[in-house]
Amino acid sequence: MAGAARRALAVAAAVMMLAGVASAVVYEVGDKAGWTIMGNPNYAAWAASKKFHLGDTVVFTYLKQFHNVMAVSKSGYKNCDTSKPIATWSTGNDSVVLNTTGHHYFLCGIPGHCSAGQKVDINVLASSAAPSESPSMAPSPAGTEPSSAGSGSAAAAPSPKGNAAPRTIDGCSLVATIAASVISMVATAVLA
Ligand SMILES: [Cu+2]
Repeated sequence: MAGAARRALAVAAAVMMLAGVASAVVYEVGDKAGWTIMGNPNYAAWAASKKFHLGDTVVFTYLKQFHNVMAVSKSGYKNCDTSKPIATWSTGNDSVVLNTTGHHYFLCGIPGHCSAGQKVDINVLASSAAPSESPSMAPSPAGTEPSSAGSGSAAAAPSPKGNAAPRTIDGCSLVATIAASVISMVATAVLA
């Protein structure tokens, strides 16, 4: 009884810690292919296979004599317009922290590379959507953040009650009372 409860509480605490703290992820753009036109990596498919959240980082890895990275506007992305970059990186190993939600458009500024497919649209979701299973593909307007994760409040009340049924019989009631106090002690220990 207490063991299972303890395990459940520990798991719940771990999940909350993961959701709240350890959410930042580093993504290698193009995975093993990196940032290139060799082999025509499909950056749209790559981006679609990920869920980017606020605070995550994308890393562009490439040979700097052949490529670079430009952050551009939506129309710049669409038209492969390299004339007005918002920012440019050219070290060959560039980390970009995604610190705003919505679309982040990147392309390679070397002539011909963007139109050859070296461009990526990274759509950043709010960090609160981090927990693994979020079934919505969310085609909704940017900025709407599912604030379902009531971080903190759930942890404060592990509710050791709920066993109302055994009340009628004294022995069971006593067991329930003991179980409740054990669970609350465990909860305190786990959450401390
Ligand atoms: Cu390039």
